[in-house]
Amino acid sequence: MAYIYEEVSRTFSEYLLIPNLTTEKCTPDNIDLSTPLVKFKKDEECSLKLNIPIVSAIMQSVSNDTLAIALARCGGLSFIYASQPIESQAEMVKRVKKYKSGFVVSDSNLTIDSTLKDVIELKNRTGHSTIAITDDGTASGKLLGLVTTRDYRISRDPLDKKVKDFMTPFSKLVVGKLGISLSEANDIIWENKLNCLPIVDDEQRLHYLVFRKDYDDHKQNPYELLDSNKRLRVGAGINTRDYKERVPALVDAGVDVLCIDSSDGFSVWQKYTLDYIKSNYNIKVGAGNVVDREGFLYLAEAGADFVKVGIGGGSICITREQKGIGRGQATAVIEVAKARDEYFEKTGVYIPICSDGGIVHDYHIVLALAMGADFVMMGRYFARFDESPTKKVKSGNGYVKEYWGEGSNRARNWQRYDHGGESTNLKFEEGVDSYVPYAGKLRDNLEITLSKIKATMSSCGAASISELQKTARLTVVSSTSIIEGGAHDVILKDKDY
Ligand code: CPR
Repeated sequence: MAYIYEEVSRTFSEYLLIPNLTTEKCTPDNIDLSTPLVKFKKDEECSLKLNIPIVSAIMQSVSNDTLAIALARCGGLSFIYASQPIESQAEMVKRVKKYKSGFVVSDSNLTIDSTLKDVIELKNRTGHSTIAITDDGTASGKLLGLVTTRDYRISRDPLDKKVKDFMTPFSKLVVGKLGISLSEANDIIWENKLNCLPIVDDEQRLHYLVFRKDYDDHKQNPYELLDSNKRLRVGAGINTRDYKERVPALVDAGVDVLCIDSSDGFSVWQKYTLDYIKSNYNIKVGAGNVVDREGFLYLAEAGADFVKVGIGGGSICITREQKGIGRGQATAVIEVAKARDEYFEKTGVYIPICSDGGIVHDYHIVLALAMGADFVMMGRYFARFDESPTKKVKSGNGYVKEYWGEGSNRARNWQRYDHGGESTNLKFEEGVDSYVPYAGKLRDNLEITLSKIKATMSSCGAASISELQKTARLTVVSSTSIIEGGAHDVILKDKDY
């Protein structure tokens, strides 16, 4: 007879934390949000840690190089989406690894034969007013000049005026030599009263632009997640189909960590993928997703460096409706965390777990951590920001951004739903195409989220995530007490009646 779990499967909103004694040791300033990303042995240091317990989802509508840079600069990590050609995914990884804080690879480039019309169109598209003029119109061509808004007057100049007739030519530019430090670049910017300093090599090829404002920015990034060469860290998703070609390209591009991206990770395909990577490369690989003890132990034995937890809880996900598989996210995390702790007791190997999907409120992050997750993965949360790769669309008085699932017809990431066999074409969707409210810059939002996480941890008397996991006390809430938790029995002032 089939096994039936007696316990109901619960999700985050059914729990609350009960405060513990708050002391001087866990004031928000003293709280350490760092957490292990990959497995490590008892009494050894974890070789790859996050500075904040947050990673971004392996999704087309979330994790490209722009978002990866913004998140790593705040201490988290992105897994660049796998549902794209190998070369373009590797290119995105390279762009993150090449990024130096304050040194920007120009995304606005034209040639001397471009026109004022091209300049205006490019400026409208990117929002950037400094345009590099190179011999081939690329970000790494020979630098021939710069165009800024001070070089033209839209009201007077004809739209077909050639760039070569109004740009500031190379001979009149102050440039920095490739290899100078950010503080040296900044000195040149101040001495010459510049807004932008192009950095070129001996052949006059453009490498970076340094902007005055970015230098100030850099000072605000104490959590930046960097490798031993001071480059930002970045992860990448892979699938169980083309890993023999995809993994070498990503490793060559300098990726720090991989993650097998799958809706249901309790499969031999994940084991085959892990076996192959572990015997051919020296790179950390996470696996998943699972929702129970058996799934976790299978992937742990197969060599996973971390295990991702969650089926069907994602905001854009309809897996539970379509296939009838899944489990409430809270119950899944609690059970897998227990299995992780038992595995640690038995083997002395700690395998971090990631709670993936279904985070709706910031406090859900702390609940996931208290339930035993080492970090969380979020999609919807990040899709709302300027840095996500999707279109911002006007809606009513505000804006929304597009957000679609990997198993939607739009993303067509059928590898994520691999059930083996010849065909990778799914006949039905497991996710939807949607909008989420636009929320502005990643950093501004993340700062608020992190301050809420710290405030909750402080109330729970925990100065670190591992302490929270050991000492948190959680209670299940009734549906009536959920109503009590919001504003109730008052007339809100900003509502029309
Ligand atoms: P939210 O943070 O938006 O709730 O969930 C993001 C997570 O949803 C992803 O990290 C991924 O695990 C999952 N996901 C993405 N696309 C999906 C589709 Cl189409 N179906 C099921 N799950 C999906």
